[in-house]
Amino acid sequence: MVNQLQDLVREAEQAIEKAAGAKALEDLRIKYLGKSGLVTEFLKGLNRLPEGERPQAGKACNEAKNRIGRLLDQKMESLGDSLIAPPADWDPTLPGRGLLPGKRHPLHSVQKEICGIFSGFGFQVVQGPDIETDYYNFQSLNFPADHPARDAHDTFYLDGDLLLRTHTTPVQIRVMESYKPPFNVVAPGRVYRNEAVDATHHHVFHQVDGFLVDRGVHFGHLKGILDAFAKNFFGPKIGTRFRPSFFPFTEPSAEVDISCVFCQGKGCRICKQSGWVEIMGCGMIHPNVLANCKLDPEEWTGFAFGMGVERVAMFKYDIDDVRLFYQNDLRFLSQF
Ligand code: 2NL
Repeated sequence: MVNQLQDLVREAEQAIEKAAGAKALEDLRIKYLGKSGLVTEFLKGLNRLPEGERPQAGKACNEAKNRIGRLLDQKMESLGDSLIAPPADWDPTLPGRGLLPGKRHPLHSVQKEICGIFSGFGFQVVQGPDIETDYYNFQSLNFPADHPARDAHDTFYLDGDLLLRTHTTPVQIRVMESYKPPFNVVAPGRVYRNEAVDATHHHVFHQVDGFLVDRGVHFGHLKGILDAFAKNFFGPKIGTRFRPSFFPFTEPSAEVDISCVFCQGKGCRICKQSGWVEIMGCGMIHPNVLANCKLDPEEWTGFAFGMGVERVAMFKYDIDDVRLFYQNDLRFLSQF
């Protein structure tokens, strides 16, 4: 039996020497030392031996077991780094899966582009709070108490006197209260209206409000700045026109149209055959608004304007549904 064990150990030594990887070594451990392994079977057979032979045979069994175990451990250790080496079928020349890096949301890009154009004209970019008081959102801006825009259907009211701003114009009141004229400021940001969502309305949207106050500012300055903005944003061939309108906080007030970006003014479905599309509202700041901010309307005059970021983005990129901006569908977002 001792001779048989010696043969077995020799056989195991050779097999371990030849074993190429962790899997082969594990198989050998099972073959020799496992529950029904070859060495284990010898151990189990010890009690069938005559009593006199048992101590010597037991010792030989243990020595065989220890030696094979040690050889397996040593070999496993010597494989070292090669255990974590790539499999033979690994092709390092295959292209990777690629990363999808994050990028700016199209609304943010457009808002930035608008502010960038006005920065180029010398305007400062200022931000203010989304939660406003009734005073800054309405009263200071010359809204009569019964004005329909104050109706609960349009405004999200919070506790007490607070509300979610319905435009970013209140930021301008805060600027006029805190600094001295002259002013030239654009205020970008999120605004809220309690309206049903459809292809052209959303209860959260974005606005860029702008104003300029100095001595001797007149409507010609307003037209010049907004025409230059339109040509910068939509392209040099774009024309503008100003139609009379009404806002409580400007007098006179106007809507700004641009020649239709889709048909170059020829008339199409987008401009409803008129050749023009409305992009913003504007006007000369109402004397009451200046007086509310402790500015003498006899000394200071100013123009102001406000545009919807979604609206101009939709014209610029031919997007027909405002909800696309808010659905976070990568098929839409990855186009920008
Ligand atoms: C619109 C119209 C407008 C203004 C915003 C403004 C700012 C000051 C004083 C008075 Cl400091 N007005 N901003 C003026 C006219 C129109 O926005 O339809 N926006 C989407």
